[in-house]
Amino acid sequence: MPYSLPKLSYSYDALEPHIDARTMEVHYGKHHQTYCDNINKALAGTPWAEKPIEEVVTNLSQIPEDKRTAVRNHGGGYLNHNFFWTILGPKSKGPSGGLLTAINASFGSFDSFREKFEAVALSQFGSGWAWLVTNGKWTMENGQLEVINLPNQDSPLTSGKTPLLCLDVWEHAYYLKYQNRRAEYAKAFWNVVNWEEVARRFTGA
Ligand code: MN3
Repeated sequence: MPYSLPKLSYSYDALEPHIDARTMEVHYGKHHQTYCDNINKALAGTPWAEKPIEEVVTNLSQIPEDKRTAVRNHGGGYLNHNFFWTILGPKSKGPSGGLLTAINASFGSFDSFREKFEAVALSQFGSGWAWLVTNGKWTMENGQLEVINLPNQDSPLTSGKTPLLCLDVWEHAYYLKYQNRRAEYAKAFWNVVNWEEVARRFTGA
């Protein structure tokens, strides 16, 4: 079964004014679709085509060498966007419960976490993503949430980290509305984070 785009649980204009409808339409309909088409092409006729994309990207080093770059770029692009759409949503309420406890324990406060996340989003030179990740199951005694950036379409899964939240900082994600103002886009992002979904991933980590 070739991969296909997951259905969005909200309309293109649901994240306005923070992420505009035209950007959503092009980002999902064109950019994401292209990653999807290209990973299908790259894996066609191989046993990997039958596996979940998470498993493929986690095991990048086992992919035949002539396909590895295509899988890293397009498989990563397909997977990262699948993930991104789920952690976005209208009417963001902020984190609570165990997730908020972990954020406070790891970063000092929610505000300090946001500052660090925005800083890694800004310091990613060129295209890439900002991520909130965990290394295995988080506990008060053992575990730290981390904010990192990764270039291009690299996935935290490839280096054994579990993604909880991400922000696409490729220019295609914000240029129509924000032009070169990535910092403004990164700040606006907090208005459209689906923290219930982040918490669900945190609990499952
Ligand atoms: Mn993108």
